[in-house]
Amino acid sequence: MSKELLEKIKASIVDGEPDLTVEMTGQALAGGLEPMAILDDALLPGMQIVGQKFSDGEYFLPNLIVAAMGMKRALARLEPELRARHQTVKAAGTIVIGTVQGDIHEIGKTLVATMLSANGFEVHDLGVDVAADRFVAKVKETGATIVGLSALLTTTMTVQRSIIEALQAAGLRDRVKVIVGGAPVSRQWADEIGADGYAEDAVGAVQLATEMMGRAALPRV
Ligand code: B12
Repeated sequence: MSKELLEKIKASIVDGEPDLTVEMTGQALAGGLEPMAILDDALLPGMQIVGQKFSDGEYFLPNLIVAAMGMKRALARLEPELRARHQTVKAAGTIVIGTVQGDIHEIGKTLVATMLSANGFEVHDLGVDVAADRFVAKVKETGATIVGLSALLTTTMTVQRSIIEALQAAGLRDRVKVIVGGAPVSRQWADEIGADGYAEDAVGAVQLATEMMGRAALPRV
């Protein structure tokens, strides 16, 4: 039954039916399904199929936008549930995260942010299309020790480098670890621009941030 519901949620992402995605996500939670299972076994695989169809030329931008809308709304529904599972955990560290200037892809970044806060980090999510000076100001304001930079376009990856330079210029580089990610980003790129770490997905990002804060990883929710 629960497997069937997860399949339906996945199909609703692929078919671009955001209202149905949100409704069934609510049903799954009410039925006792773990938020992480809804994410891993329904929403993410659905989004992967959408991405593949887009790459294959079968889907176009409107399909992506609708699928992304469903994903985003379902994530918002899951977030408090993920958080609730770690209510008692002391903040593991403070992180400022955002998608870099010129780039409006937000799903992966939001997922990383959600997973980090679900794992006990205090997360300040600056959103998308974020200029270097906003990262600098937020680090100063919050005393964050980790900065997460997301970029989904080959043209905006270079902005990650500019933000690292801006942190350096502001005298903050020694105080923060910079982690980078996004589909076109690689470990090699992270090394090239002088980032402190790279992770290919949200689970890896939590692992990385946890290691950087020098504490054992929390069990997955
Ligand atoms: C959905 C989508 C969109 C949606 C975004 C909606 C939204 N609100 O986010 C819309 C339709 C708006 C869109 C627009 C565009 N898109 Co688009 N989009 C995608 C798509 C299909 C999926 C991205 C996604 O959400 N994936 C799901 C998430 C969960 O994965 P993720 O983002 O990779 O994130 C994970 C990891 O990368 C990592 N991660 C991400 N961030 C971070 C940060 C840190 C710190 C760490 C550690 C890890 C980490 O963890 C995440 C979770 O596991 C991709 C295809 C693809 N295969 O990636 C194209 C894609 C990224 N888009 C592409 C393009 C070209 C565009 C447009 C330029 C199209 C256009 N002509 O207008 C515009 C860009 C506008 C802009 N200025 O940003 C290209 C990029 C090509 C390139 N190499 O540069 C892709 C690859 C599609 C393609 N095959 O051509 N897009």
